[in-house]
Amino acid sequence: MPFAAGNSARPPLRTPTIIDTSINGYLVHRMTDVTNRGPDAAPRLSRVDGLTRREFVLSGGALAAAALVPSPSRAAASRRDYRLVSSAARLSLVGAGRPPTALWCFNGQVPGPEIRVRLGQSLGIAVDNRLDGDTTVHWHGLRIANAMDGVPGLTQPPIAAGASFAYEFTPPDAGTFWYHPHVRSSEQQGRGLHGVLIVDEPSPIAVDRELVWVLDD
Ligand SMILES: [Cu+2]
Repeated sequence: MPFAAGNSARPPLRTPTIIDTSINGYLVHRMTDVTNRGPDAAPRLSRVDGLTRREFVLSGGALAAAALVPSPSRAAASRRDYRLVSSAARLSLVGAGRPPTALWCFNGQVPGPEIRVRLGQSLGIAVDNRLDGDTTVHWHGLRIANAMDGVPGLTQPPIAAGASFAYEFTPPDAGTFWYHPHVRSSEQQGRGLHGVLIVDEPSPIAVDRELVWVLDD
């Protein structure tokens, strides 16, 4: 981003904010490019109600996917509701003319939909299990009530095939997190069941573009 030198009225450069979480070879990486906006800066990309343009890139096998995530209901500012449907699907990941890949998906996509909330808002996430076996969803890194932590046999019964479970919690920390099943995690995650959960700061820093990367090796 070009800026005229010597303009003392401009604020000092701010460094990008990079937040990582990782486990079991998964890495969720969120980086915000912070620029010092000035009269010569490019138009700001839209940022409406906490939602920005986002891109998911899934690597490992050179898989790449970009997805716009449907906006959750804005009717209740203090709460956001999502529905995750776990099911098998066949997606074209390696291009036209190539056979589709058999995956297990949240809402028919890999990674699953981005779940986004602002600090202080509560989340309701209904999970419908349309897999052949048990599942749960664990909200990785979130300090929430044990009953909502998604560990089968410890914090909840597993969600049986064909059953549903309603998770409800209010994230206590802003940050970039992710979600995944806690039943045969290595298999269910590896087949595609994982997604990003972002808790925005109360006053998000101004950015020109935000990229959310999901790396699966
Ligand atoms: Cu985890």
